[in-house]
Amino acid sequence: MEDERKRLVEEEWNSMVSVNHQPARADFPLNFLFGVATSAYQVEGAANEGGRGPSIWDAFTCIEGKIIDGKNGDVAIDQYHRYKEDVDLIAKMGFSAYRFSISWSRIYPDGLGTQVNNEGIMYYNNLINYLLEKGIEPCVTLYHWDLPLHLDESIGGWLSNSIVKYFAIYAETCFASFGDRVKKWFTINEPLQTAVNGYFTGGNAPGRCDRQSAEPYLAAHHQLLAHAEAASIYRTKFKDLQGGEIGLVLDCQWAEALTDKEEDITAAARRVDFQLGWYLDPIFFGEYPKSMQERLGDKLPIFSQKDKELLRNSLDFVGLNHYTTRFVSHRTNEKENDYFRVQEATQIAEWENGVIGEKAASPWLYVVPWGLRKILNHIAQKYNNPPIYITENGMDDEDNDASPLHEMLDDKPRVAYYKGYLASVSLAIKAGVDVRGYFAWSLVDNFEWPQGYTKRFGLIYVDYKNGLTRHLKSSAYWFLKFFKGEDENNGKED
Ligand code: PNW
Repeated sequence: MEDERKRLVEEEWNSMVSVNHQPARADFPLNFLFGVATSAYQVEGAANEGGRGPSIWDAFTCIEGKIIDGKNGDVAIDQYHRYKEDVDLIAKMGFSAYRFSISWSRIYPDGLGTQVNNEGIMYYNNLINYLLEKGIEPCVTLYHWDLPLHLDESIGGWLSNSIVKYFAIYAETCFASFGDRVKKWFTINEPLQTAVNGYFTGGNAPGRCDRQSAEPYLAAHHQLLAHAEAASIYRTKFKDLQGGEIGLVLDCQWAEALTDKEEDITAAARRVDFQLGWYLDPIFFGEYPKSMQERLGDKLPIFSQKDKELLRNSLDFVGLNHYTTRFVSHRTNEKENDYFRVQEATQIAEWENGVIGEKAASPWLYVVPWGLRKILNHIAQKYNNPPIYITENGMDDEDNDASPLHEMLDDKPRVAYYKGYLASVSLAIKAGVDVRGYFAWSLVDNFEWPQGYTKRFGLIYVDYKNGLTRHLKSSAYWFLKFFKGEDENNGKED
């Protein structure tokens, strides 16, 4: 069954992308934004400098067994001190935007919003100003998983409704301090990962894992409200003057029905509901997806009339982080009422003698370029074609001490990944999907959360053993040529 479905989707895909066609800059609109992305905890380091307060990841990485290599983001790749070097590299590769995140606890060390840390403001001012000096647009994520630790300890983090108020104060400070120069704001990165891995599997900070509780749904609910409150503040107090736009960043794996059976088609749709609909339905339609309501009952919080009004159309664009795809079939025989089982959807990436796509280093990441086109089409169809920025897309390889540097730098699979996924984006655009930009994840190898430094997602290699020196990989050079409109095969390869 899996082989048959794979044959069909790949046949369809191959009929769309001619075998020798390389995606070219000219396949995208002139004003299409190409950028690279990172997040504060993964790259900044300087954890105890500049007046920064601790975040939940500082605490989480101290817990034995949580991070594969036992490491943390204390130093990371030291972007805090080397931001100029990194910005120069972004410029060298030819990207025109940088999506980075602000560390909440650098701005408000205890998260409470009473005393702003001016050193933190100064750091981001320097970064933003240097980006602009180099012609690179700063695109800012306000929250990329690094909650001020004090907020977790004092109010229970995302489980408490008062987080909305604290997030709003922090967001307003950022708009007021940086909004004269920052025109693209992403409120919250991947509330799904925080809800599921922060409050259900326990794989991410704050590591809560009571599998029967309603915590993931509460954490999701408060992230939605925090997003909406921040967006409302931006629109009422800043947007007219500053002229920027604001959105939310959601991650979603595409779910392709394993067969044409109605029950598999519904199961695949449900799987997308439980990732993307969970957040977009309340914003576009005022309530959680029916499939979630039916299965979760009173575990799902209720929106008041006021919440609904706040949420409605609370974004100027959808930010999409997309990496991979699964086949999905219906499954009924599970009793346990948890986030995964309640979905009644079996996810399939590998089967006897088969796999949905080449495997990257992270166990969840299979290379499936055709999935991106499908999820973009899905968003356009279901939500009335909103503007979309692809805010993350990329693949990783295993850190491998044994390989010589030149081998680690020649990342052919990553080049193939970007070619395939960019072809998918360009097909979606041609079909009328309103995609406005694309950010590669990531600018540099960095702290990959529970995987520590064992996985490398960067276009730029970081030599952790030799003073954190940076080296452009083949994929970085591929992008450089892509932006210049050069044919990479000229006098090279094959
Ligand atoms: C994202 N999935 O997380 C995060 O935003 C980044 O900080 C992270 O480094 C990057 O992806 C790579 O992991 C995701 O299972 C984790 O589909 C898992 C998934 C998607 C995104």
